[in-house]
Amino acid sequence: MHTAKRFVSRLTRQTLALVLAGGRGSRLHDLTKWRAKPAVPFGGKFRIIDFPLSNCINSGIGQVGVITQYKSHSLIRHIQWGWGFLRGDLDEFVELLPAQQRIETSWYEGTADAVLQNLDIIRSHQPEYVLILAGDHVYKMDYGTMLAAHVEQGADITVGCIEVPLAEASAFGVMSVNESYRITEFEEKPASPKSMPGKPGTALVSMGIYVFNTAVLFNELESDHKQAGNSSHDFGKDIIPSVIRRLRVSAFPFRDPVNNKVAYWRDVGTIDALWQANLELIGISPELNLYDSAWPIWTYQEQLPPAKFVFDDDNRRGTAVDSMVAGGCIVSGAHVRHSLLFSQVQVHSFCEVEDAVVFPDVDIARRCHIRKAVIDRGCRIPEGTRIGFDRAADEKRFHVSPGGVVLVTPEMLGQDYPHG
Ligand code: ADQ
Ligand code: ADP
Repeated sequence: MHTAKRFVSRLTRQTLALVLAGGRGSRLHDLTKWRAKPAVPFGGKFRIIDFPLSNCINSGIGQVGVITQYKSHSLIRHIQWGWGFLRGDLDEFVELLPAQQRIETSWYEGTADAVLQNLDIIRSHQPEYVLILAGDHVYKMDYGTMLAAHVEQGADITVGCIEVPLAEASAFGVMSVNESYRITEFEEKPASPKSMPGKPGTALVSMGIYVFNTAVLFNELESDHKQAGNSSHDFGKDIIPSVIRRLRVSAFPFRDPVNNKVAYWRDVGTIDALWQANLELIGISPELNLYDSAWPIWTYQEQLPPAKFVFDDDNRRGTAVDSMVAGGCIVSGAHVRHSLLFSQVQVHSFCEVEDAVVFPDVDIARRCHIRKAVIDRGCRIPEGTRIGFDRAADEKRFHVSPGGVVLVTPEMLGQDYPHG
């Protein structure tokens, strides 16, 4: 078994990854009214799901299924347009697995049920290991190291884990481990989570990603299925807590391979978290480096002309400073500061835009003042609109997050979506 690390590529080749991309993500408010959380735009040109999918490809895992369910139209389109570049003839693919009522007459129930309903497809690929991933986290991780640890420990199941502040831990599955990182206790979203021994104020939580030996996965899913009404058919709630005494379940601590600190991993599950994680990318040396050619993030993007910054008719400069600006944008006679403009955003004269995350295909007409906002795709902001200066006024028209970020969608402006 000690040779596993030297042959990680053998392990990744024998692995089928399943990305769970069907959750509602309701804390993202109206951003997930029409799209699944994994399809939410992130980082100027990506969608959240591009991160786990890129991690698979960069880790050498070429067999990937994406399990979709809720509001999957824009997710499916993104995967079809952007992720068809693998070589089917070399047995590499990113395959969509929508809820098709194949085994049950219901849609997917919990996450375990979503996998169960695809057992015949998993079986047909004959993987040695199944890597179950969440489609809604932003991070860069080499899954090969997790697979190698799984094999070296002789584990049946390995759960990816990370340290978080205790105050945040009740949103996660919280675990205790022994000295060899075998999981001894696991509680899903406990009301009063426990600190790690010797690390007060810090808890060890599940990232919601799992390596299963395939035979173990089949056994556990089938016996969970028989529980019928006694189980919610969820990995975190039902499967993992029920197996830790019976099977060898290891924890794999996700650490940054460069500095060996706790790695960057974000659940951008709220408007505040999404806004902040996007704006963090603008910094001089952000924790998440999108310019790292050793770990490229793949995506779908249409061919667009370069971003341009122009003087308007009155000779006012169009500028963007301390910002990231994607292709196809035009900033004319407007000032953009500390903001992230996705593709095909137009900002017209006399506008001031600050601390804003602006999704694709947005038009900001003249004399708008916008700060601390997330502007959804397709918005046409009418001339002279002020956003982010008067909370009470914003709350009447838009959604204002607990952290004071204003979310603006086409619907809130009384407009149609671009594809609707
Ligand atoms: P949660 O974050 O609550 O906890 P959950 O809502 O179960 O996770 O979603 C996990 C993933 O599965 C997400 O990517 C979601 O989109 C997807 N998903 C949810 N229901 C689905 C369905 N019916 N069909 C297809 N996909 C579905 C989990 C674990 C915790 C862990 C956190 C880490 O249960 O133990 O701490 O993830 O974020
Ligand atoms: P994304 O920006 O994630 O690509 P879209 O704007 O394409 O998402 O919306 C996702 C899906 O929801 C599309 O099929 C779109 O037509 C549909 N949709 C969006 N808004 C509405 C709406 N107000 N009414 C009906 N369908 C909508």
